[in-house]
Amino acid sequence: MRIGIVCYPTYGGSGVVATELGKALAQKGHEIHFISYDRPFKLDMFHDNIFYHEVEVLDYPLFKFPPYMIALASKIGEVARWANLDLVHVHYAIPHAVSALLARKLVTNKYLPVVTTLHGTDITVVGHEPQFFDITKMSIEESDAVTAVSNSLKTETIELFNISKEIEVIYNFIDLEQYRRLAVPGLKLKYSEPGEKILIHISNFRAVKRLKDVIDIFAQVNKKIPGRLLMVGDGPETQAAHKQVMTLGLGDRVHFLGKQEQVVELLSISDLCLLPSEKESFGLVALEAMACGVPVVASLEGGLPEVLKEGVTGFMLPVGEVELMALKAVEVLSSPERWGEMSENAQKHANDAFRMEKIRQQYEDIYMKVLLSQQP
Ligand code: GMT
Repeated sequence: MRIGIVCYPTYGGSGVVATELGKALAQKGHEIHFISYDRPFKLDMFHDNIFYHEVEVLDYPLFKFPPYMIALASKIGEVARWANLDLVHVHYAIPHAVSALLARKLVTNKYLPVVTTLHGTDITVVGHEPQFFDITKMSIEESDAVTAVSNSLKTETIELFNISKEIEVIYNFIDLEQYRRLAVPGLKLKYSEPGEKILIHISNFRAVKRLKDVIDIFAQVNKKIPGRLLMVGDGPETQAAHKQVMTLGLGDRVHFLGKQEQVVELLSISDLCLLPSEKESFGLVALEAMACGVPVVASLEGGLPEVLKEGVTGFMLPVGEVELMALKAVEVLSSPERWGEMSENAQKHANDAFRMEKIRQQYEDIYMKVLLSQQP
């Protein structure tokens, strides 16, 4: 198949999932055309069967706001015609689905099917804004197929938009050849003293990730079990997090590592992942951690209960329950047997439920269904 994939190229789960899906489909022989305003950051080397088309936005003095949505639609149309795309798969409804629906009108020699994958914030934050509500609803209803990354997001979308459109749940996935626990003893010694535990948090440091809770949980754990906290990422909450760490006197215990493209090594030296988010439609980081054998302490929210297994691969507690989260963290970190069991369970669960090959097939099935439904 010849598939156009539209995504955000920056750090963030939806871009990562879209890029990894494109790579996985290309491996299987599909021709993949990424369309975005920048090269997706995970598309860092040559891949056979993969093409990248950059959307350029005209910077004309009259345009106070460069018309990205229109430029994107125009590029999707151009690529669809030139590469004879069978379909376009957009990740994130706003504005990608709207642009793809517009592009459909630009392809006159055939019908261009649009598959839309909802990732969470496009629905729960952006689509819920009164000004975007109707257009998001329309983009869902007019897509030829819609997928959501968890049942929780599916339910929320149906309730929020009051739609009867069929939404298929396709979970995010992980490439287990890439994400596995590596032996990197030198790295562990760089960030910790022998015997100390390493806790890790990876995100885009937005308010929804509750960095304050991450640091408070760590502070409580550190009182019982000496450890270090690796803070991987950057975003609007970075400065507040720095301040909190200094106020708590944890400057030498918490390492802010900024944005990192590869997190496998960092996860491989970690003993526990903290993800106490306010909301998480899936929580890709929790899956990445599990694949690297890291148990997760997270909030009992959104799609996280569909990703983690309570008491088996980690623990989930209501949002904001910092003390209980710290207690669970101490429970697993203080017992090598329990930790070993959970680490093993986590890797097994990542493989059983979320391995790339399984999920890739589910997307291929959706594509096939959409294409077959176009035939007279
Ligand atoms: O979490 C973010 O802030 C980034 C956001 C995105 O759009 O990339 O992530 C969303 O999509 C990811 C991939 O499907 C999910 O793993 C995240 O849970 C989801 N974020 C939220 O729902 C807050």
